[in-house]
Amino acid sequence: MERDFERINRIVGLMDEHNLDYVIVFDPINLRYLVGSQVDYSSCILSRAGEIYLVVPPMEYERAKKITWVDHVYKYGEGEGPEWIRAGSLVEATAKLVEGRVGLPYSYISHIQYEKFKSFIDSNIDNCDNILKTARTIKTNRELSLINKAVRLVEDGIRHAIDILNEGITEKSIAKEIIVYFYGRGADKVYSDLIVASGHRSAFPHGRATDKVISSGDPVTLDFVAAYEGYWGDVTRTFFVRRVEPEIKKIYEVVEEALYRAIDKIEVGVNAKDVDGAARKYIEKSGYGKYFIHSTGHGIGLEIHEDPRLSSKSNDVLVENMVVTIEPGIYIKDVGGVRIENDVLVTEEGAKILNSLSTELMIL
Ligand SMILES: [Mn+2]
Repeated sequence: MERDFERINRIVGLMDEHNLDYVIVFDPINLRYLVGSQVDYSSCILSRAGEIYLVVPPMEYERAKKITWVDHVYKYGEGEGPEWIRAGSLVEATAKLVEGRVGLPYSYISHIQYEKFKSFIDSNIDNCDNILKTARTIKTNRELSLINKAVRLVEDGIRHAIDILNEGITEKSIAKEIIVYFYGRGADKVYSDLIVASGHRSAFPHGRATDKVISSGDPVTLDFVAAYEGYWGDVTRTFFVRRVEPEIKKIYEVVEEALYRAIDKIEVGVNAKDVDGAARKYIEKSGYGKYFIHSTGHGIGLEIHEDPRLSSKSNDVLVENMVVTIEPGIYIKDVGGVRIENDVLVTEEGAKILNSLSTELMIL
C-alpha cells in the first residue's frame, strides 16, 4: 500500500509553520496515523523532510519491516548490527535518533515517558497536540474511503440486529451475534462493550448489553461501532418491539427533528457549538432540555471519539473533510430513551450524510 502522502504532507506543512524538526509519537493511535498500520510498544519519528522512522522492540521487528510507509526501521536492545539501536528502553533509543526542535503530543504521552525522554535529550521539546489534531480531523481521500466502509459495515450490523431482534431474547445475545457478524464481515476492531439498551434501560445513554430479556413495548437502543482498517463507524438507532408508547413516540419525533436541525446547521466555517446549539435549542423548546444530557457529536477516525467536539463548550470550527457524528438523545428515568446517530462529512456544499439506514420510527 502506497503511503498516504496527503496526510504526511499536511503534517510536514504544519511542522514547517511551527518550526519543528521532528514529530515523535509513542501512542498506538498516532503511530497508526503516521505509518498506516498497527505496531505495538513502538515509537514513530517523522522528520521535517518527510522521512518516517520506526523504533520497535525485537518482537515487532519483522512485522514493522513489512510496513511500506516507513523509510527506516530500528530495533532497540543490546544486539549488534545496523538495524539495532543500543539502548535500555524505547524512549532512550528514540531520543538517540533526533536533535533540534522536537514535537511530542502531550495528550498522548504519559508523564513518565515525557520525563524520561527529556532526560535523554538537550533540545527543545514542544507540544505538537495541535499539529496532529489539525491533521487528523481533516480526513484524506484514503481515510474517507475507509470511514465510508466502516459506516456501511456498522449499518449492516444494525440491519442484522433488526433481523434477530424480538421479544424473548436477551440484550447480550444480540451483542454476541453482532460481534461475530462484524468480524465475519471484515472488521479489524470491534468494540465489545456494545450498547444494547432495552426497556427502562434505554434511559441509560451508555447502557451496555446485559442479560435483560427484551419484551413487547420496549424501546431498544443499538449503538454499534466497528473499525475497518483502523477507522471507526459509529451509528445509533432506537427501535420499538411490537408497539410504541405515545410518550416515547413523541420523544422519538423530537430527537429525529433535532438530528436534522443539527445536520442542516453544518457548513464549512461554522462553530461546532452552534451545531450542538441547533439540536439542543430544539429539544429545549420541545420541553425536553433537561433530558439531553450529553453533547451532540464528535469526530470519528482512528479513535471512536476524537476532535472536533460538538458540544456547547467547544471552540472547534468545522472544516471541509471533517467527519463527525450527530447524535441527539432524550433519556427519561423510568420512561425510556431515544438516541439517533448519523455520521456526517463536512463539505463545501454543507453536510453529506454517510448513512444509508433510514431514521424513520420503526416498530419491529
Ligand atoms: Mn457516537
